[in-house]
Amino acid sequence: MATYFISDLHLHPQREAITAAFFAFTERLAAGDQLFILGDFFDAWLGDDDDHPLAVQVQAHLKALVDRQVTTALQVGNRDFLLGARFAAATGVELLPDVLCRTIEGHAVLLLHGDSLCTADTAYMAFRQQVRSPAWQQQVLSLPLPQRRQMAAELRAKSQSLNAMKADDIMDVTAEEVDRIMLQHQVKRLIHGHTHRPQVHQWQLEGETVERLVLGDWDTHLWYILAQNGAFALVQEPLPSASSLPTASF
Ligand code: LP5
Ligand code: MN
Repeated sequence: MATYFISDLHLHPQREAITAAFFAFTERLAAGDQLFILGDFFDAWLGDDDDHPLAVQVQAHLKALVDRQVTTALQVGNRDFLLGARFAAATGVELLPDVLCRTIEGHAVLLLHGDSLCTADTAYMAFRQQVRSPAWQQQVLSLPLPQRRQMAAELRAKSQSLNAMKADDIMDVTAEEVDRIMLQHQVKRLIHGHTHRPQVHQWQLEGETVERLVLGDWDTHLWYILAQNGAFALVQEPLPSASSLPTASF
């Protein structure tokens, strides 16, 4: 049995190759395996009532995956934080809390999307607090879908222009926050995505060697962490060539 971790696929109607690569990727998962999706699975999720063909097709695929006994669980990211109960019911995917400690291959592992670790990015932290509040979400979800789509496009544009002005290290995790949360949860291993800076970091924390595995975003390559036989490995693979993939069209 194997456990796979992925994040930051940023599924989008104009990124058909990524959706197709995800569908192909799931073929390697067998009954009894586990899949953890650690946020930003969708490039933008406007609400579970979205009936866009991409949303419909991906949910059907997840349901088929769960139906063949692949335990699938998801943490939301800063792009798909509106994923909710209706999505979970339609797919059978378990929606996980933002911070989760799970025992995998006999090791306690802390799982996060990763955005909450970027505490130096105070503008983003304030934004996050706002969009994660139930009151804001309830208000936004009551708006018609075209209006939400427009809002999401404006937020993306604003985020892009602000990010271009932010120092590089501000958009990475804050080392002190990583140490703090690992000590709080008494774990030696942390897995997250969000920063698009795939790497395995090891350092000493209170006399112990600890490890932070950072997933990469799916673009020219796909990234995953495979936990099997007691070991964790960060893996990069080229995106399968279009000709070898089943078509996904939206
Ligand atoms: O996303 P990414 O990686 O480019 O940047 C993130 C942070 N930005 C965000 C914002 C999202 O990109 C917005 C898109 C959300 C789509 C789905 C929303 C669906 C619901 C909405 C409508 C129904 O998360 C960015 C971080 C970066 O990661 C690295 O960590 O720096 O943070 C920001 O850009 C936040 C800004 O610094 C501050 C926010 C300003 C908001 C201004 C509001 C303008 C009003 C627009 C009209 C609605
Ligand atoms: Mn993210």
